[in-house]
Amino acid sequence: MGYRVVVAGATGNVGREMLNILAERQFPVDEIVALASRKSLGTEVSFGDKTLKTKDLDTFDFAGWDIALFAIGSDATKTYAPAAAKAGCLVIDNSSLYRYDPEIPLIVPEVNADAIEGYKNKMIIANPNCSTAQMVVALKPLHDRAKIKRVVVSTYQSVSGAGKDGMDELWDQTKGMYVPGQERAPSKFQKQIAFNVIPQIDVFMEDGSTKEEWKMVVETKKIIDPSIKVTATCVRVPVFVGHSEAVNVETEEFLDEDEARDILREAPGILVVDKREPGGYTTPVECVGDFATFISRIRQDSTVENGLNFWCVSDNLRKGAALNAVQIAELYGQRILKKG
Ligand code: 11C
Repeated sequence: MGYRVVVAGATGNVGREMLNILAERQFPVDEIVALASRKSLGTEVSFGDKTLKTKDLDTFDFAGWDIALFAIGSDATKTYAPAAAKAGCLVIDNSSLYRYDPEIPLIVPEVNADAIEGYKNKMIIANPNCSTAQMVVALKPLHDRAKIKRVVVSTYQSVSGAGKDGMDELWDQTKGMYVPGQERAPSKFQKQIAFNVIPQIDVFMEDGSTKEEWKMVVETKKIIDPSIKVTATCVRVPVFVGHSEAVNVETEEFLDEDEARDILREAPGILVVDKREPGGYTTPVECVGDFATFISRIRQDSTVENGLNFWCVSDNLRKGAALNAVQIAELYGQRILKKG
């Protein structure tokens, strides 16, 4: 016996990946429905070797459905999640709407699976921001061994984090550089993204940081430990899929780089590729379509007493969004619903 599963926002980058990953991981599905907004109604989406025709999110009745994976943005989530939850269908929400609500668990299954019990509060579980998800998978095992005091992270985030429009803008702008008359001015991004990098993701906060940077700080604290200090600089780069991060960690106890490498090798969800030779590391194009968070360039930071540096790359549409949501659904199925 399996589950009755809803994917809301099934025509977007993340919704499509949710369907792919449910099929790839053979999530025990009895019935599945793909929902979309009215303007995408009837669009066909793939689920394994099947094709699903999207149905109307606005008129959908969630009663009798077990799990709904939401990838519809905060505004639509505010409208539809409470109704789904009230009908007894667990909402796993990829938007930022509920992430900072103390009553709603924010879960990365490799890191804080036990937080699943908090589903009872509101029948809603939040999925973290993509840049946070991949980083906490790597930080948790290091924190367990040596207690992390402070993290300094710089991100190199792909345009797919900004949705299909972001991908189209990079593609069109790149082509436009070579074809006179087809130049494309920035619209989704604040400045030219082709052959450029942009040190702004999301809006500015009062203290001069951006909301993406703020999210990395507060989400890391909520998921791992409020005592960890995080400072982030988030940068958009002209890469289609795959977020990269240069992470510097300061720990309370000394952690040798070789031991850190061994710990990360054993940690769930991580693949260490760290050969200390030309090309002996992972880049974003190599992580696309993969489930793992790839860690490379692990090395001591000798400028502080107990410091480490590493490079962290993952498919932002997968671990950063759809995969993590499906892993939460698996956790809920195994620990709470226990069907089949
Ligand atoms: C980006 N991280 O790369 C963002 C996308 O809070 O879920 C995801 C935003 C979020 O633009």
